[in-house]
Amino acid sequence: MFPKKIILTSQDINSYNDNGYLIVKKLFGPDECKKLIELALKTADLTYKVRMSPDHESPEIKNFITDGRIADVVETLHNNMPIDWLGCQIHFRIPGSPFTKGWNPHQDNHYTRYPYGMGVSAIVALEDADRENGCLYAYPGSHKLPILEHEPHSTYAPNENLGNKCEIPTEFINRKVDLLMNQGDLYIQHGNLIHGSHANNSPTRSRLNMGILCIVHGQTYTSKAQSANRKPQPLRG
Ligand SMILES: O=C(O)CCC(=O)C(=O)O
Repeated sequence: MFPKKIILTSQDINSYNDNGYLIVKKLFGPDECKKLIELALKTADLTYKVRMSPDHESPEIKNFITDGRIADVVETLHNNMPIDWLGCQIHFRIPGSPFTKGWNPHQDNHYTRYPYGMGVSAIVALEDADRENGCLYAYPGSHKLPILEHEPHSTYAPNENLGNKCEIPTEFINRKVDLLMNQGDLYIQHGNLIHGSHANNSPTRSRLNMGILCIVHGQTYTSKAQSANRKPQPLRG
């Protein structure tokens, strides 16, 4: 258990409700991120494609996820209801690998279909992320939309933009923002928020992050992503 409770301000909560995302700065320290990167790299394959459920192999990864910090934040954004996590995934974006392209714009909840507002993706920036090394981008306010149609695209196709893709509704096209992050930041994203990521165009810098899918305990979901082998477990370990 992490000793100190993470407190969000009312400004943080309002910003999350208005925009559909929140960045909590430096929730994890540099040594913790270094350790997580080491653990993540041990679970990667030679192509560095996205790694689903590395926690199944690494109890240490699971300990980082469930030590209470992420739970403090996600519970606060959901009226202190207990939260489960369904699994995690690691994006590597290593220069020179076949997986440096971006992710197509999408809503995470088109994959999982939990009830509106009952879940989030929590993404830990394991390294600094900016436009050059392929940061995420989002369309603030788009979390108020229903789930849109998504065109199927593979999650594992080398040298292509990855993942199912939605069209950006006209009123959101000019609202795109890049999500600049520092190592150790925690990014929380509403399941209906349209987002994606840029290609990593840096010749030298990777961009690792770890995403954790969280839902309010007891809510229904479906999982089309069989490879993720998702099953709910308490986020507060
Ligand atoms: O990290 C990335 O490049 C994409 C992550 C993403 O869009 C997601 O996990 O839903």
